[in-house]
Amino acid sequence: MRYELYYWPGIQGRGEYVRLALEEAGADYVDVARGAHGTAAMMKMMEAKTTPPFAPPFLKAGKLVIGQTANILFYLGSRHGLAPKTEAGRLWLHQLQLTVTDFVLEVHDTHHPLGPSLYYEDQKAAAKKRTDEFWSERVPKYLGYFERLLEDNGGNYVTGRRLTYIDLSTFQLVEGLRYAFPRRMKAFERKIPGLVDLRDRVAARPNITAYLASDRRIAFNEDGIFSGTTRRWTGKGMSFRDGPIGPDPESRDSGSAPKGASRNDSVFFYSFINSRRYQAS
Ligand SMILES: N[C@@H](CCC(=O)N[C@@H](CS)C(=O)NCC(=O)O)C(=O)O
Repeated sequence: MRYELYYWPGIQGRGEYVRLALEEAGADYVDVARGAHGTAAMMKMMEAKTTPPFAPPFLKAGKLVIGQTANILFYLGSRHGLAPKTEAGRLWLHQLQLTVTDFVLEVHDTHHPLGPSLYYEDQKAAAKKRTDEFWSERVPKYLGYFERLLEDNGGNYVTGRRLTYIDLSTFQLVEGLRYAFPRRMKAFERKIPGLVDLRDRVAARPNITAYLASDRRIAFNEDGIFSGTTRRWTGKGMSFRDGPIGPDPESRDSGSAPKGASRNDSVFFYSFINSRRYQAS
């Protein structure tokens, strides 16, 4: 069966946790929204009368349409040897992935603390404050938790004796934090040696190495969840200007559009977020 993955085409975002699992499993899949008319097809799926997903990512597996990243991984994990066989093991893994879901939202909130439908430009001060709190309190708590689980489990995998999707997800967390907060992450990494080692071992797995080198892996960019605080939203017309706002301790140096960034994607994404279609009147 060929899976259909639906996710915003220009960013890794939450879709990346699903892509990593599909790639590690060597599963046959198409990243629908990256193809011609793909975004329109994705929007259509969300308007279905039966089990419409609230937001991407979602996966079409035969007749099933599965939304919510953790739910998709729950489904894929047991079908592709990326989850334990026992119910207790699968629920534990699912619980851990839901904790990743919580953390990902907090990452997002470092640049949009007042809400995703407001411009970054209008929440810069709050974003700075939130980022400081994120690094002093939340990163140590979340990553410290996963580091401890890894250590208590013998150091090879977060849970069990074989790789599961949570190992892929922690790989992505380390990668994303390195991109979005290079200096803070560099300083922090000495506190999570186990996770850094796991990140390296995941990157060295043949299917993951091949994936990371392929054009299926979208480069991190400023439109994604791991976007640091260098965005520059202007006006009310959903326009987007690239470039660092500095002086911000985490701003990157480049003033040009990052590789992989797409103005249209971010416009589409924020139009969707602001859409009144799903709002109660
Ligand atoms: N809890 C969901 C969150 C899904 C989500 O927020 N998707 C974003 C893109 S990463 C989106 O398109 N959101 C639209 C919205 O919130 O209106 C998951 O983990 O999959």
